[in-house]
Amino acid sequence: MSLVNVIGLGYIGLPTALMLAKSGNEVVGTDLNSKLVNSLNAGKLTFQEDGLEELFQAALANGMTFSTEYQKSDTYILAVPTPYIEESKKLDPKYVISAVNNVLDVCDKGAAIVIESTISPGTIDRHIRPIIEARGFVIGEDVHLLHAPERIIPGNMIYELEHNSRTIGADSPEVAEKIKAIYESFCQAEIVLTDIRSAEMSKVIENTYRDVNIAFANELAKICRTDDIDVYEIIKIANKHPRVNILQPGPGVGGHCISVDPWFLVGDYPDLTNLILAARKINDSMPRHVLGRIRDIMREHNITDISKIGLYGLAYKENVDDTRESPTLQLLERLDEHLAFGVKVFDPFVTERMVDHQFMNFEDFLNEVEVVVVMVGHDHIKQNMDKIEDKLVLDTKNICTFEGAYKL
Ligand code: SAJ
Repeated sequence: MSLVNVIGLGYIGLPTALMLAKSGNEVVGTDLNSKLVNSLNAGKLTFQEDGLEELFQAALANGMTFSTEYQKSDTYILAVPTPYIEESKKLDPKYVISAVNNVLDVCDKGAAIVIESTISPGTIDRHIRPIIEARGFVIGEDVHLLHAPERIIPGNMIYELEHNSRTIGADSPEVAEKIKAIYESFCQAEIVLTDIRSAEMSKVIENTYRDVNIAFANELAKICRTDDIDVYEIIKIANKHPRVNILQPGPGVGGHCISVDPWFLVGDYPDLTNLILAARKINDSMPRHVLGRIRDIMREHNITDISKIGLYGLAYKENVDDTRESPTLQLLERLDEHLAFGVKVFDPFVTERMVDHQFMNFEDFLNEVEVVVVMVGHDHIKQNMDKIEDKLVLDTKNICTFEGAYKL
């Protein structure tokens, strides 16, 4: 079996590379970040995820290696970041472009370049084909292009790598079959073959669907707040309907997928994305809504000192250490804009200092605050409910088991 060179060893690339190696493929993981590569070569993982350590050991036992160099190979899987440009909301393909260029420098004739990174619909046609052709490569002969977007959810990545259905978009059915066989070495679910544009679009709309659904729940939360109705009860009842499935309201939408991908559609189809844009705005407004609720509680209890407020959770969701686009960081930014400093922060998963007034010890944090705002529903807080019971609590995740907590 030939070598698979996985490019980009972040949240998606690393688990994917390890899973391929564990499943018997010869794999080299490449990342330009030498610190990260050194850490992996020294046997140290670069982020936490359930089951990742075991997977890492299994991959190492199968001879997997890590390098800053692109390898000579006929199969490349690219999982590099695809950020968006703040002003235009369009995808910035610079990392994918440079990875493809690096691949072209070393690859075998006929190599398959599989892009796993989420890209906006049309990216491969607009940005990737032209650079390959400009370098004199004939697509379909010298190299083959594929798009195999990932679907795994942080917190349950390892299980989902093996059990989620996936999509492979390709120009050529034969090459698609060849790559499908590689993914089948670990993926037990259906692998759908399609064209590249459909693969690009389906990935982005999956995350957009979820963003719109969460926005609906968040709008309901605001409506219910004005009339003092329990939004969770409403959603629970509505979801008994066999064709209704409303997601949960929360303090905002974070992470590098659901809060980002819809912008690709808004950026590319500004005249056609009314609903998608409205959903983005609603979800982005939630940290401000939480601030309003904090203000309500402070007024009701005559608290004037903002430093008596403690935010529990910095990660973008429960049981992960990933803070990208996290609602708590969004909320702290709003506070900064209003020159309101001093709010305390604690997250048991975030052990690096990221913001001012961040506590590393839960008890110290609790000793300093009167109001605890539950921003993330980590298992840790569920197991420590008794420690916050005597505080004023704003529970934005609806996880508190005691009476009297304020809700969204
Ligand atoms: N959230 C809510 N209410 C909900 C569910 C989530 O407010 O009912 C919030 C979360 O708290 C979080 C954000 O939404 O801040 C996103 O969290 P998530 O767990 O829904 O999703 P991600 O961003 O961790 O992962 C998503 C997944 N996509 C879908 O479920 C359609 C995952 O399968 C993708 O692989 C990933 O995006 C990606 O990389 O695209």
